[in-house]
Amino acid sequence: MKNVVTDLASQGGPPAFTEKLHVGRPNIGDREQLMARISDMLDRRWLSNNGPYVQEFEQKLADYLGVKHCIAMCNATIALEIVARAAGVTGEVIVPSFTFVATAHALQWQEITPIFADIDPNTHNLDPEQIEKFITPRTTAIIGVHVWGTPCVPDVLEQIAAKHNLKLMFDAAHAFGCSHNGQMLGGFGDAEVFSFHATKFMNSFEGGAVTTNDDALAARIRYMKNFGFAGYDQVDYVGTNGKMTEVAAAMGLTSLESLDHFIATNFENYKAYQAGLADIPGISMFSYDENEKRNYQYIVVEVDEAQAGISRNRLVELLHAENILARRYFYPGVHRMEPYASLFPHAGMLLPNTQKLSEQTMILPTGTAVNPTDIAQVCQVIRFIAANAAALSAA
Ligand code: T4K
Repeated sequence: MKNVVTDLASQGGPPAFTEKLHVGRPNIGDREQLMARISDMLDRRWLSNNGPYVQEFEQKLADYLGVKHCIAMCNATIALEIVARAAGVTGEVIVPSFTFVATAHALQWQEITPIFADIDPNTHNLDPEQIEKFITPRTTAIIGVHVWGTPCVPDVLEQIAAKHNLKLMFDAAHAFGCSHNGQMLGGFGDAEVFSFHATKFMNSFEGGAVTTNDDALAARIRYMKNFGFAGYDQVDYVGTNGKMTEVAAAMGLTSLESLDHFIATNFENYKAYQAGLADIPGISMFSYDENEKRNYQYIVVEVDEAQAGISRNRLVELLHAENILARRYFYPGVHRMEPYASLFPHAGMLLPNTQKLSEQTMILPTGTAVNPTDIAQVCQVIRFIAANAAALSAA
């Protein structure tokens, strides 16, 4: 990084943080409860392979989401791979490029081609009107991503999928605890996939889960995540190892017990950021639909350089120098990462909204590791930078 101003305070600005403030700091539930579970697990000497914690976790998730089947997995990426395979997906699948790279990699990994469709700049989700433009005879599925936990219009996508006889899956990695028209996400399309990675507001260290109301699909997914075993020594499918461990399920169960607290904290933080960042020209926050259930786990800020007088990249650079480790999301967009950039060198021409957002969006720290005083200070720093944009932008 060149020419970074490392000390706004010396220019009359707020003080820098003495310790780094990260995006993605894990939420930790009740430690004693977690340790007690781990101790029981060790006493039982049952550490993996569909153990009692995994079964309890699956049941509690299914109950919470109101869905028939929940299959816990080692992470959401493997879960996406298995779901696509179990659903018989081949050829081409329509996905957004404005997502984490795992959405596309889960397909490309098994030689299924992700085809990137553009997003709606207001929802940051796949634009249903764009999807149909990309359907070809090779298309077998759509994977919608509920970006930031905002539903990727599941009812509209269900109609499009039905009309074209396509499978429909959702990457719900961001969307645990979120609803659409009052119904929890998890039961839409053929299947949905959640992530419980450490950086997600509800974590199982690493982990994921597939939810579905389709009995036959659920059975295939269960076999495939366990090497294809359909019985003690009977293998019916090609399979892989997607199993969740007992220690991960112990953490998942413990996180689930603190879910309301995590969401309430995220909501308070969201409100504090809204207040702190109000009325800064060119700086706007992505807003959540408060009439639906949301987990508020991402504080998403768009920087309009023309109005703010400073680019998103420069702002992130300056924030880093103050120990505020804001992140560019989803930069540069999956279509500009390999192998997709080489496979589809002109994809960007069809993805104007994706490209624009990937150059304007940043994520700020939230979760239980951040307190209202931190947030007030982060907002002061951003306000100071914006007020002095001309000088700082050029520095
Ligand atoms: N689909 C979507 C839409 C996703 O967002 C993701 C995952 C997936 C699918 C795949 O789910 P999984 O297979 O992971 O279950 C992170 C996560 O690794 C990834 O899970 C997540 N999305 C993605 C958005 O973020 P990185 O490469 O940005 O992680 P990293 O190491 O840079 O850490 C991010 C921040 O979190 C840093 O500021 C450090 C902090 N952190 C991280 C960890 C792991 C901590 O403070 N403590 C920790 O333990 O990918």
